[in-house]
Amino acid sequence: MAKKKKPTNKIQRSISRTSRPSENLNSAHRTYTIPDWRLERPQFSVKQIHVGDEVRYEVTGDLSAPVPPIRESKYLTKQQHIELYRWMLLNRKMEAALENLYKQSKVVGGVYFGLGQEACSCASAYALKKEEWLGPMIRNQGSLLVRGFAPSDIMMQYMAKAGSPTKGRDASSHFGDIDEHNVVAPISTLGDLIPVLAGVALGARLQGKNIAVMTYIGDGGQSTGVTYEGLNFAAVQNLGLVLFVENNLWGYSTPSDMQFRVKDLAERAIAYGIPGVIIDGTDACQVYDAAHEACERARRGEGPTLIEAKMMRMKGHAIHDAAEYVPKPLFDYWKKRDCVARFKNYIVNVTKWLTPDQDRQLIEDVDKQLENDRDFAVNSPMPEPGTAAPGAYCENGCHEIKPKYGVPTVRRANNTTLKRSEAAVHLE
Ligand SMILES: Cc1ncc(C[n+]2csc(CCOP(=O)(O)OP(=O)(O)O)c2C)c(N)n1
Ligand SMILES: [Mg+2]
Repeated sequence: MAKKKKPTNKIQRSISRTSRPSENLNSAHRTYTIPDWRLERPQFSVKQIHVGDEVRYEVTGDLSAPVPPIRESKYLTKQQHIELYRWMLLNRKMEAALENLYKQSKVVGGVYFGLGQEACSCASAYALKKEEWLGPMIRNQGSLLVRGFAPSDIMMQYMAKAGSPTKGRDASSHFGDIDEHNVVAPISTLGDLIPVLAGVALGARLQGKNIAVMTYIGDGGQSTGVTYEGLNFAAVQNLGLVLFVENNLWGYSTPSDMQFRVKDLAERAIAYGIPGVIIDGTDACQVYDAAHEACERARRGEGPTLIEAKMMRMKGHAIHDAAEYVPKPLFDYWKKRDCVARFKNYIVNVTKWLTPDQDRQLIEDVDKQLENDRDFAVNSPMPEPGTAAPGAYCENGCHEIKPKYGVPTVRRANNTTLKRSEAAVHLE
C-alpha cells in the first residue's frame, strides 16, 4: 500500500471554483466546469421502445467495461475504512432481514430498499459530526444506522410495534429524532426536505453556529420546484447545506434519460452559483471524501454544495415492484460494481487491512447483532388500540416544543445581545 498522502485542498479548490465562470467576463462566451471524480464514465443510454401495445426500455452502449478500482481516500484512516465497511454490511444485511420479515407477513405496509446504494447512504452520513443534522430519504436506512438508530428501531417501525420510533403510528420510514440523533423525518413530498434542512442550517446560523446539514434527493425528485427554491435559498444565504443528488438511474419506472436533458445533474450547481461535483456513488471513498469536503465548506460558512452520486437502484421502487421494466443487462453491469463487494475487496485484497479471518469475524458479528435485533423487534408488543389517538394532535399544549439550543442570538447595532422577549419581536 502506498504511503498515505497528506490531504491537500486541491480538489476542494476545484469544487469551490465550479460555479464560477472560468473565462474573462468580457468574453462573449463563458465556460464552466464540474469536477468528475469517477474512475470510469459509463457510456450507455436507456431508450423507450414500443412493441405493439407494449412499452419497453432498451439499453445501448458499452456494458462490458472492466470494474474500476476504488479511489484512494484522502481523509479516511484505516480504522475508519473498516468501520464504514461494517456500516455498509449492517445496512445491506438489515434490508435482507426486512425483506424476510415482509415475506413472513410481519411487516405492515411496504418496504423500501437502498440495495446498491449503501456506500452513498453510509459514507455520506459518516462525514457528519454528532451535533450536525441529517434529513434522510426512504432509501437512506444506512444513514439512519450511522446516525445512531438501531436496526431494531427500523425493524419495529416497519412492523408498527409499540416500541418503534413512531409508537406504531407509521409503518414506514417517516420518523426522525430531534433530541438525540439530530435526524429530521423524511418527507414523502419529494424535494420538501431541502428547504426544511436549509432552515435547520439557518437556525444554526441564528445561534451563531456554522454546521453541516445534509439531505438527499433522487434523480426524479430533483425536478420539483421546491428543490430549486430550497437550494437557491441555501445558496443566497450561504447556508451549510450538503445536498446529495442520488442519481440511481430510475425515478419509479422512468429512466433518468427521460427525466432531464442535462448530461449530469451536478451541472445544475452552475445555475445556483454553488460548487458541484460528480462522484461514483458505488465507491465509498469517493462518497466520503466529497461529503467531507462539502461539510468542511459548510463549517467554514462557505455555503451549500451539490454532490451528484451516480449509481443504480438495484431493486424496484419498493418491495411490491419487481422492476421488470429495467433492462437486465443494466442490472448485470451494476451488479459487478456492487458497492459492498468492491469495498470488501479493497479492504481485504487490495490494502489488506483485514485478513480473510478478520473479515469473517466481522461478518459474523454483524449477523449476530441483526439476529438479536430482529428477535427483539419480532417479540416486542404491538401498540394498544387506545394509544393510537392521544398525542397525535396537540391537546392543551401537550407538545411543548422547546428550542434545543436556546433562542436566536440577535445583536443590536451596538453589538449587545437582545433580551429573549426583544429577540422574538425582532424576528417576527
Ligand atoms: C412531489 C412528488 N411527486 C411525486 C411523488 C411520488 N413518488 C414517490 S417516489 C417517486 C420516484 C422518485 O424517484 P427518485 O427521486 O429518482 O428517487 P428514487 O426512488 O430513485 O430513490 C415518485 C414519483 C412524490 N412522493 N412527491
Ligand atoms: Mg432515482
